[in-house]
Amino acid sequence: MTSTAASLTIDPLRLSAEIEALAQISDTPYPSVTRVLFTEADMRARDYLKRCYAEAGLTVREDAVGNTFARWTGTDTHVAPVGTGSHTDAIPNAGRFDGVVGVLGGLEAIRALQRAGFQPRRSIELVMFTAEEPTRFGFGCLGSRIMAGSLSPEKLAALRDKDGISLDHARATAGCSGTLASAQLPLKYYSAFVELHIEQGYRLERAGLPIGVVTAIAAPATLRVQLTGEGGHAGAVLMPDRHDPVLAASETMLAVDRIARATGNLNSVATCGLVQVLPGAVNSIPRDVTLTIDVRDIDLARRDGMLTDIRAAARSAAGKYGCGWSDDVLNADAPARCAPEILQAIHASCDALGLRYQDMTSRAYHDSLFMALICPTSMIFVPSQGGFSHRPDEFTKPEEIADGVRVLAATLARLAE
Ligand code: HGY
Ligand code: MN
Ligand code: MN
Repeated sequence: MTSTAASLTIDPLRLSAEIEALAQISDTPYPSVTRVLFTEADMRARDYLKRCYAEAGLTVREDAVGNTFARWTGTDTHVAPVGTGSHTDAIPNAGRFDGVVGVLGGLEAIRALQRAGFQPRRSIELVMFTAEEPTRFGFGCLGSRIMAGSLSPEKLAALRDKDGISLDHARATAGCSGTLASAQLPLKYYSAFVELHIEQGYRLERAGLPIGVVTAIAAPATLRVQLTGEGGHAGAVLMPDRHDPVLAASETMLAVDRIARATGNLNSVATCGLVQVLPGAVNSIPRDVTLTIDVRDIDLARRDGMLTDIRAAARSAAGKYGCGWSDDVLNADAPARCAPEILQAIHASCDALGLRYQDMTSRAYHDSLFMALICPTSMIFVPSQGGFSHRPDEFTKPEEIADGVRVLAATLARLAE
């Protein structure tokens, strides 16, 4: 294995060209990237990736929700493969590296091993997960949740996007076939799973380190709050007679921030990223306000404590302004602990390559959060310039990505031997 690590040659120019080519497939102008589940841009991106997989001689299959698997068949097809991969969907006006580094970087890791003459005993399978981002159906990691069997058939059937389109209709329109149940993977389907990803924070950059080894992944929860007033004419309804849900929403949003800071732990984060006000006319008093709130922590009890307090704050604010209130916890996942044996494999690869690293938690969630439910999993981080992500100025240098790909390739070789 050490000989493989030493003989790995990464092609950073080709990888950069592929990342830039994919970045051009977007519903917003470069360098901003928008690629929402099953939109025309998402479908063109999928076609581009399949062409790249075919050039590398990989065998490609897609499951019933569009998760895509590109396999390099090993010498022993009777043992579980090793998995790697990430996502290529992107929230509106995002960057070009989030997820993409793990898919195209995973492909380059496989090509580097092929160039080095490595022949895996275990097959190596590159996964492009469907809908890691929550944009279309309200919570993230839809594809990997379904692979891990984390969503009930009832919950899946009830999913609707903002236009009322169901997941089943959306996936059928995208050409996916089969039942969602058929997309669930058995436990240990992979012997190991390793995801390469940008850090989306500034710890590696500030530490001056090229590699992060992920020991745990924060648990996200998504809360939707509905606040209802009476609406009415902005000129005719006098102030004493109003029940304006925007006021209750404003106090709720301030409570979200206050409650997250009040835990005193930097791993506690809460964000109200979506605010919808209806009817949305300047001269009409709001009638309905919907807040969608993202609450996370590495510690489950602390995360659930924040969730409880935020729900109570919203209910109290609604009462204060005489508004209706309801809420819905869309998802409340458990944090993932990464597998010691995978951490060791990544550490050994960094050492063999002479690359310094630090163990760290991931405050962003990833598909690895759900892969950890079915097999030993960990992640490799590369630095994010300024810690920026989910922004068009998201950036990681080609040589930094190449280091991450080297570590991934050496780790896959170690796990697939
Ligand atoms: O929101 C996240 O943590 C991920 O980037 N979707
Ligand atoms: Mn993201
Ligand atoms: Mn991501």
